[in-house]
This record gives sequence, C-alpha cells and structure tokens, in this order.
Amino acid sequence: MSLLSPSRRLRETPFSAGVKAAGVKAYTVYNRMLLPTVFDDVERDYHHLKNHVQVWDVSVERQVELIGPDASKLMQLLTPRDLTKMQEDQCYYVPIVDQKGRMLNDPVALKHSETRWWISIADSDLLLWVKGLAIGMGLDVDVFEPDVAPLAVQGPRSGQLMERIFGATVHDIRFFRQKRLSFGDTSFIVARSGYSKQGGFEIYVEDRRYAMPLWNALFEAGQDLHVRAGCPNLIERIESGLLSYGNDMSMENTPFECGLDKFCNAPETVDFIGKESLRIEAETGPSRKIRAVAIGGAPVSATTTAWPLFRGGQTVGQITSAAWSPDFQTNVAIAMVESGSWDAGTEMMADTPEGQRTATVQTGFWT
Ligand code: THG
Repeated sequence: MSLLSPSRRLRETPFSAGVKAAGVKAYTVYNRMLLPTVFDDVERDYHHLKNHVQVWDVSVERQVELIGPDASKLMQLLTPRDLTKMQEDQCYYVPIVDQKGRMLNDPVALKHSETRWWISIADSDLLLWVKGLAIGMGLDVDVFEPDVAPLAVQGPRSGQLMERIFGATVHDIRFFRQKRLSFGDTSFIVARSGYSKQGGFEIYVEDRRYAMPLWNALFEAGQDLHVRAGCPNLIERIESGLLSYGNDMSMENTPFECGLDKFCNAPETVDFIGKESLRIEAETGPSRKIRAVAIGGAPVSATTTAWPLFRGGQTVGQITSAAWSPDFQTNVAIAMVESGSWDAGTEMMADTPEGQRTATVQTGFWT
C-alpha cells in the first residue's frame, strides 16, 4: 500500500504534530481521521506497552454529543444496555443496534447529566444514525460532534505518570468511572478506561488548543518512566479480546454473536431499538459466536480479508483478526465460529495467506 494523499476529508488530529515528531511509522483511517498503528515496530510497541507507559492519540474516538431534555431518552433508545442505574460519573461500554438487532457500533457512553451525554464511537458513522433518530422521533435534543479529542495513557506505569499531571486523586477513579480534573487554566474529564488491558486512563481533551500542551506535559513528566508515544496495539488487543468494529464484527452481527450478552440487560419496561429482534434471539440463541482461537505454526500476516475456517470439509467460521504473540509463542486470533464448532478444544483448519494452518478454539482470551 502506498502513502495516503492528504486532504481535508482525511482529518489530522490536535496531537498530529506530537505524533509525527515521535516518529509514527504507519497510520490507519478511523472515522475519517488518522490513527497511528506503529511507532517502533508492532512487537517492540507491544513489549513497551506491557512494561512501561504510553501516550496514545486516540482522537479518532469521536464524540457524539446529545444535549437537551430528551438526551437520556434518546441514549436509552440507542442501546439494549440498561442505563436506568447509570451514575453521572460512569462510562458504559454499550452495543448500539438497529431495528433488527444488528451491531451499528460498540462505543463507550459517558453520562454528564440527565440532559447531556457523549458517545465515544468506534469506526462507523453513528452521528448520522443518532441525528436521524432524534429528528424522526421528534425528540428535543441536539446531536453533534464536539471539539473533543481523547488522549489515552496506557500501561502499568500510567497511574504514576497521571499523578504527576493531575495529582494523587487520579488513583481514586475506579474502572469505567470519570472525574473532571484541572490542567492549567482548564479542566478535562479523565476516565479510567482505554483500549488495552494494561491499565490506564483516557483524557477527553476539550478545545484543541490544549492538546499539544497536555501532550508535552506528559512527555516531560514521564521521561524517567520511559514514556513513549504509542497506539492501540494489534497483538495486545487480540490477546485481551478487545473487539474491533469493522474487523471482528459488522452490521451483519448481533451483540449475542459478539459475546456482548451482558451488555444487553435492559428490563422489559425499557424501550430501545431492536428490542423485539433481540428478545427472539435471546430465546433461540445465536448461531455463531466470537471465540479466541490459536493458529499453529510460524507468524501469520495481517488479516486484510477474513480467513475461512474449515472442519471436515465444511466452512464453520472465519478468522477476523490475527497476530503473532511473543509472550504466548503462538498466533493469537479472534474468530466468528458456528455453533457445533465453538467449544473449547475444537480443532479447525484456517486458510491463511501462509497456507493451511490448524486453528484451535481456546477457553478464553489470553488475559
Ligand atoms: N475508549 C473510548 N472510546 C472508544 C474506545 C475506547 N471508542 C472506540 C472503541 N474504543 C470502542 N470499542 C470498545 C471496545 C472495548 C472496550 C471499549 C471500547 C472495553 N472493553 C472492556 C472489555 O471488553 O473488557 C471493558 C468493558 C466493560 O466491562 O464495560 O474497554 O477504548 N473512550
């Protein structure tokens, strides 16, 4: 693949100057914005993430803001997850489904108040769905993309680094909770969350003028902690079973297929789009499910298409993401596997670009 031609349609981020100065080697495009994928190389980035602390430009996690008297009603219509008990300092991972119960996005919802929400979206144009719904349902709510750019601080030393910028109060923030903390003459929402299982925080930077000052402050404060620029790491996120919308699931899949059952807990009294379809699927159960799969042999290349999985001459699923894991000394993968083949220990054959390989269903992800 050759270089991406720059234009206004392919958005840079408020941290792009820092990302370039840090020597970014490759990007992907996510929500029509640049997302770094490699700094040193994917394996060295992985070891560094698991041992130290990294600062990630995840501006591509765009916010869809809901503001107005009907904001909470609209938010609940969007997801099968029960929001009735959600506190104003909580963040929820929420499946968003259409009327057939098919996945449209898998964002993190952040509740500011009953009348104001952010939806921190994965890679699909959720803004259009939410705006259309608000208008179609005649709801009293504004829906727009605010000037917010999340910056993630991830890794085992993330608490130490964050304390130096925001104070010891960062340690009081529990998993998927948030707090507004001051920085210079402003303040940011800081959440204990992020797209890795190495621990960490996400800072929702409001007003792009504060982006580089925050970036520089983190790098100055973290020199002795070996802080580096990083990005969501392919190997680590597969080991951790963090799903990627557009890779591991799409509009074809239901949340049950994606293993998101526990986030489909709205009671009968709550109305949301797709309720009837999901009620039916909850009874019958899905016909395929996401599974952790180990692929035998030497390191495989990246999945630019799904790799078919076979068993006894029949297609029984597909591998959607794969990478060589240095820590587990096997190729780790995420697959969508048909019923009858999804039990742990089931052996299949995978058609990879490197030829046929064995693919074994694991009991769970590598965490
Ligand atoms: N943080 C924020 N926005 C995001 C992401 C993020 N938007 C895009 C993308 N990532 C959305 N997808 C995910 C997928 C997984 C998780 C978060 C967002 C995640 N899952 C945990 C897990 O599966 O174990 C925790 C889920 C839970 O228990 O609630 O963190 O990363 N701001």
